[in-house]
Amino acid sequence: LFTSVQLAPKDPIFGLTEAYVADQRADKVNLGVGVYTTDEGKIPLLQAVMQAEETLVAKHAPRGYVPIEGPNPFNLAVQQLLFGADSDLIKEGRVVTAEGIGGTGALRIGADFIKRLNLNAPAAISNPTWENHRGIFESAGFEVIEYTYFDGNTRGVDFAGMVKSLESFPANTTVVLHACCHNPTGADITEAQWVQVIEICKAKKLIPFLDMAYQGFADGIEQDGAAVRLFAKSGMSFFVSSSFSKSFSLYGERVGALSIITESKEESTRVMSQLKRVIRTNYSNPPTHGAAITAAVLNSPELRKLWEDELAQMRERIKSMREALVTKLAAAGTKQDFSFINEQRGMFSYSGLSPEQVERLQKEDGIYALSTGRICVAALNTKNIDKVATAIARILA
Ligand code: PLP
Ligand code: TYF
Repeated sequence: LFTSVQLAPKDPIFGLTEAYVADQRADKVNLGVGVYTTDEGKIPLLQAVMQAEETLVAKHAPRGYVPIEGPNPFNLAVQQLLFGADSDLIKEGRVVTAEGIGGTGALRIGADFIKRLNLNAPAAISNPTWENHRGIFESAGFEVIEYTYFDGNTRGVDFAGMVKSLESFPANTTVVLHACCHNPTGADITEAQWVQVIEICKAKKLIPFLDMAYQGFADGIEQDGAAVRLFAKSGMSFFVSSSFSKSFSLYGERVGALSIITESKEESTRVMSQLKRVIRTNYSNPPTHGAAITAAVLNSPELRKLWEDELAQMRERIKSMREALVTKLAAAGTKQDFSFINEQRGMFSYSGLSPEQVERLQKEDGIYALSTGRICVAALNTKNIDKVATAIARILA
């Protein structure tokens, strides 16, 4: 039966983590996977999460099934986080939200839902993008195409190229857009550019699918939601996947959500009924724990305040590591100007290191990064940053 089954390549990111775990060097550093760690190099358990969890556990509640689309308090909290507490869209019943199994699961149920609309159009992802975007949409049966995004020379977005790509796509193309903190480049477009993207999506009848995996990691919860709010104002129908893996440091609990913005309450009812069929035949209904914690935090003023403070601390720590890396690289004698690292947003930086340089860092120093040169700035800390800056400077010399 399985004689013709070929060995699949390892997932590049999980494969790298395996190599890192197997590395015996005590001072090894993992800048590969997109996980935020504290200055002590640990994945934090947020105080807000801990408090919500303690209350939850103390209830010793029975574990019945939740609705197919997940619990209402969670879904409503997600909508308010995306669109604001007094959003007209929410009041008008134009937002359909279902819990997803992480942001990945949310993207997948969204992709499956769109596929069932039989529009016979491709899905477009940014070049480059998070590895899994292609896989998710291909698995859902889409032809996946790319739009121009990053310019290696300016280390910013090639916006003219992006516009040209978007304008060339056939109607009903699903366009996957990073709502903020672009993974892997750290390069985002401006609000004025978002307005242009929205105009193109409208004119060309594209289907915007915003992927929001890092809300709160660039400038703040509100600020990082700017693109979503602009789409909300546009009157278009669109999709948003939310991930709470990073913002609540709940990676393994798989907390996420899919929101679909429709034209009317009546349309929402029909859309939700079909989305439920997608979910029912995939995994029937979502897990309880992570969404219950997230909802408890978002729906309690005290816990929410605590969470916002903790999220701000994560954001600020990343920023300080960006600044420190730029300073230390210069101090270590690199000739190249690395100040672009301070302009990049979110957890990642496209460092510009070549695959060979990345390989040397791994072999010679036990510093793990992606072969594309992406480093996770959120994994730098005051204990490992000198080693990282010195090693990069040596390899570039
Ligand atoms: N989308 C992007 C761009 C991401 O970087 C990630 C995680 O790294 C996700 C979605 C999904 O995350 P998760 O499924 O862990 O919530
Ligand atoms: O580092 C990254 O870009 C991610 C990490 O369910 C990741 O690929 C790992 C597991 C997961 C989602 C993202």
